[in-house]
Amino acid sequence: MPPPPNLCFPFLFLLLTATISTKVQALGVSWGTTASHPLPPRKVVELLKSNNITKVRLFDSDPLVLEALSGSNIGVTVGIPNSMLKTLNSSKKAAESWVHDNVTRFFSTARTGARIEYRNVAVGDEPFHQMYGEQFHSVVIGAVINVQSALAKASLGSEIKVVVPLSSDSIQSESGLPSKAHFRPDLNKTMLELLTFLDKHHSPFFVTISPFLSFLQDKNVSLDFALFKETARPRNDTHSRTYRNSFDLTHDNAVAALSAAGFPGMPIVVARVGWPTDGAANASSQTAEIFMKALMQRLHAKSGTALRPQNPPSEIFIFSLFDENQRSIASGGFERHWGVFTFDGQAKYRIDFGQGSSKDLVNAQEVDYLPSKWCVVDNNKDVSNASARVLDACSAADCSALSPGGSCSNLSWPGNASYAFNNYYQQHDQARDSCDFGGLGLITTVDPSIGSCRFWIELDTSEAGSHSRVCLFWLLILLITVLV
Ligand SMILES: *[C@@H]1O[C@H](CO)[C@@H](O)[C@H](O)[C@H]1NC(C)=O
Ligand SMILES: *[C@@H]1O[C@H](CO)[C@@H](O)[C@H](O)[C@H]1NC(C)=O
Ligand SMILES: *[C@@H]1O[C@H](CO)[C@@H](O)[C@H](O)[C@H]1NC(C)=O
Ligand SMILES: *[C@@H]1O[C@H](CO)[C@@H](O)[C@H](O)[C@H]1NC(C)=O
Ligand SMILES: *[C@@H]1O[C@H](CO)[C@@H](O)[C@H](O)[C@H]1NC(C)=O
Ligand SMILES: *[C@@H]1O[C@H](CO)[C@@H](O)[C@H](O)[C@H]1NC(C)=O
Ligand SMILES: *[C@@H]1O[C@H](CO)[C@@H](O)[C@H](O)[C@H]1NC(C)=O
Ligand SMILES: *[C@@H]1O[C@H](CO)[C@@H](O)[C@H](O)[C@H]1NC(C)=O
Ligand SMILES: *[C@@H]1O[C@H](CO)[C@@H](O)[C@H](O)[C@H]1NC(C)=O
Ligand SMILES: CC(=O)N[C@H]1CO[C@H](CO)[C@@H](O)[C@@H]1O
Repeated sequence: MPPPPNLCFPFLFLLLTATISTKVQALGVSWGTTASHPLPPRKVVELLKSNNITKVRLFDSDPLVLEALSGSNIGVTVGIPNSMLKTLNSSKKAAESWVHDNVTRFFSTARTGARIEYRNVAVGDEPFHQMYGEQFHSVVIGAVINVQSALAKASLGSEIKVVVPLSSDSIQSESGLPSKAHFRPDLNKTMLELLTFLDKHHSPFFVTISPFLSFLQDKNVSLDFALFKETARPRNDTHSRTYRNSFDLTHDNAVAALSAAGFPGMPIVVARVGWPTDGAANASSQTAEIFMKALMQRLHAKSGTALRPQNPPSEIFIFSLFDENQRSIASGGFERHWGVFTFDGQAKYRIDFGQGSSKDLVNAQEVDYLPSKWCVVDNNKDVSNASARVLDACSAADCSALSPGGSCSNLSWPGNASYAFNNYYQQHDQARDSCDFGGLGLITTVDPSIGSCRFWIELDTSEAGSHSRVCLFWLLILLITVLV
């Protein structure tokens, strides 16, 4: 049996105390790790604590992340990726080992005070999103039931809720008005089963509310309407109900769909809400700050909506903590720029997480960067043929800032080629041969950043790398001992 990885990371358990803010109990933040060079988990937990963030939502169950959260008093919603749903649907045993490995194990350390405060297990992430087709329709319920039984078997069934975060496209309204909203017809039967399950176990309904995506996709949603601007033209629904912003409208679409399905009182958790800062027009720190400020004001004021004036969403998870340079950009370059913080843990704007709107967020401390070196196009070479090289670089690196409306979209040739070269070079830990590009690349110590277009230097993740190599070494020794 491999040793529990915590043997390799005793220093992660140093974080035993935490301040619990009573100001904004309903607020959480999503912590995704789809990045080439993520910040070390213990730095992230320090960041969460110094900003009084008391709840996180994870999209998977990385052991290093879970260990860093042990003993932090931060409430955790742990995620099961869509790719595991089929297995968990077919096998009760698989569900039991998932719960054992990812949940029970971190509960059993309760005596040391280093346990994890689990709140929810999120089964799948937006599995009914239209971009996935129907592949998950028939496996979500089975996976949910098996995970719930496994939790019950581990005597955690009442403590930890099983939830399914749904995309906003699970709900439709042809007229664009909540009064006529309903679940997408192809989900009709599936939703009924899921809602019956959630209701039985007193679990909330997790759903994405994305005014930014509504603004992009729906001609009827203006930027002002998405940004909670007083000046936005309101939308009238029946019964003289009026909507002044996209958030309330989408929220009430969910309320109406739940009512139509026979679950009018089911609590709603906003599983995902945010505003990106790059990679598209109107995705900027300034707009994100306007959006977040208005959202936080509503949250602090406990404002309800037309259909639920007295009960606003019981929880809201801000999406996201950091920019993630390996998220899918199928819907646009902005997908990699949802962070309240940049990839290296520096706040992009002000947001009131409960510390008061006059105070700045606390940035990540003692961040390790690679040396101050960049890779650019060598101007002494004939660059007329470099396009193919740029395409190659961008297929592996993150060129989302070059997207129309992005922070580097104004760079002309070959400045934008340099951006692509540098990003590739940084993602490859500044390895000399990753700045070759058929002899067109040049390593420089002069920062090529121009205006708001930043040429990033990546994080130095070699320390974490060497720790896991030490881990692997001991694991090998152990395996050999067992086998011989
Ligand atoms: C899901 O699980 C059910 C019950 O075990 C089974 O009948 C069904 O075939 C499974 N579906 C898939 C797609 O594996
Ligand atoms: C947009 O608004 C028009 C007029 O109010 C309405 O007829 C149409 O259905 C709306 N479209 C959407 C997608 O909401
Ligand atoms: C909504 O209703 C108000 C009064 O009830 C009216 O003044 C306004 O023009 C209506 N807005 C739209 C977009 O129909
Ligand atoms: C299922 O679809 C029918 C007709 O489209 C609708 O009347 C019913 O409310 C839907 N049920 C749910 C659970 O959405
Ligand atoms: C939104 O983007 C459009 C198109 O780039 C631009 O004209 C407009 O000024 C932007 N508005 C804000 C508030 O950023
Ligand atoms: C965190 O909360 C504590 C106690 O409520 C407060 O004193 C402190 O200023 C807060 N810190 C931040 C960064 O919000
Ligand atoms: C550009 O590419 C073409 C076709 O691959 C090649 O024949 C030509 O020599 C290249 N020119 C330069 C300057 O590299
Ligand atoms: C790009 O240039 C135009 C015109 O100079 C300017 O209006 C716009 O703000 C610039 N966009 C960015 C992202 O810098
Ligand atoms: C770089 O800028 C040129 C125009 O100056 C444009 O034609 C080209 O598509 C841009 N390339 C990338 C990768 O953004
Ligand atoms: C943190 C951790 O142990 N994660 C585990 C969650 O469960 C799956 C399936 O059993 C494992 O593969 C993970 O390693």
